[in-house]
Amino acid sequence: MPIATDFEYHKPKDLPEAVSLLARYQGRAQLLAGGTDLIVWLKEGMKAPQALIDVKGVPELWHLDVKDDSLAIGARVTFTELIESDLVKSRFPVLWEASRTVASCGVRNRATLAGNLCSAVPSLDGAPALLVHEACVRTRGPVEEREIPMSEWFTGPKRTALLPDELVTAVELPLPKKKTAGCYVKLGRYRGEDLAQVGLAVLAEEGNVWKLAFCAVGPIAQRAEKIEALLNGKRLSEALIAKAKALVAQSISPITDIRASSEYRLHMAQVMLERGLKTAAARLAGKGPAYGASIL
Ligand SMILES: Cc1cc2nc3c(=O)[nH]c(=O)nc-3n(C[C@@H](O)[C@@H](O)[C@H](O)COP(=O)(O)OP(=O)(O)OC[C@H]3O[C@@H](n4cnc5c(N)ncnc54)[C@H](O)[C@@H]3O)c2cc1C
Repeated sequence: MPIATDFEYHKPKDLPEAVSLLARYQGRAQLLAGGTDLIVWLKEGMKAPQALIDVKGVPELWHLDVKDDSLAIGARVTFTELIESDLVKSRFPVLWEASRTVASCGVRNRATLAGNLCSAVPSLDGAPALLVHEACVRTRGPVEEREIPMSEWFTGPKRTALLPDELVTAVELPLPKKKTAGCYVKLGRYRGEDLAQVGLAVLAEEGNVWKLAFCAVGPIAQRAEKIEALLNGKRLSEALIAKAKALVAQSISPITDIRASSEYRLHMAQVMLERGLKTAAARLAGKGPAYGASIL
């Protein structure tokens, strides 16, 4: 299917040029990163921007390193680069595990984590791991740089806190201060390239501290705070897991759509919570399946 609308095309050579182009178009331009979402939207007529600003040549967005006790992931970093990073695998294995579930190898070679967060569809696999790690999104506009906590990033389905004249420069994850382990569990209709019917990130921290975040079971990806409050400070047991599962219905609001019914999503979210908690606890104890192994 061809793109039916005309647009101007810019490829800025650095960040200041990208920012000034965004300011010039005042919300009528779209940034182009990997294009795995944007090109589809252009072809289907869901977006008709006056200009595309291709950020692939902006060197300030290419980094993946530790700075000031945080892992900084530049906005041009792809899911393949996250999967191939020893730093991500060793320090943020839940993000590593989630990245492996995104689409297929060909898509992951182009798709960026930042683009995933900007698309902000409810099923995005990039968000739950960032939510449990309490990451923040760093943005740049013509006047200021902002640091937006992941908990405030999504403002609705396909909506974020990003202003029209801003771009995302990086996502930053604080390095865990205590020993942690976790998992990302994704339910799809089949193994292979599919969007999540339910996605769940679990992070267990030494001292019985739990962080949980769901995607694809509500308008936005978000933490399951009621379940966290129940679990925190207690040793994991079958009785505690049963109580946690009973709280799932109060923590998510799944819909029925082409991929699953709301009842199936709710049931599977409970199954995934039980397996996710047990897997995270086992990994924290140095046991359990290796990261990347399926637990569904
Ligand atoms: C076949 C297929 C399968 C897929 N499967 C999955 C899946 O399993 N899980 C999943 O989560 N996703 C999946 N996706 C979607 C996933 O590829 C995208 O969400 C991707 O991560 C978006 O990144 P991108 O670099 O391609 O962004 P683009 O498509 O280039 O841009 C997407 C949006 O983000 C904006 N944007 C990009 N970069 C910036 C920036 N730095 N600052 C501000 N705005 C920016 C763009 O303007 C645009 O509005 C799939 C896509 C396809 C085509």
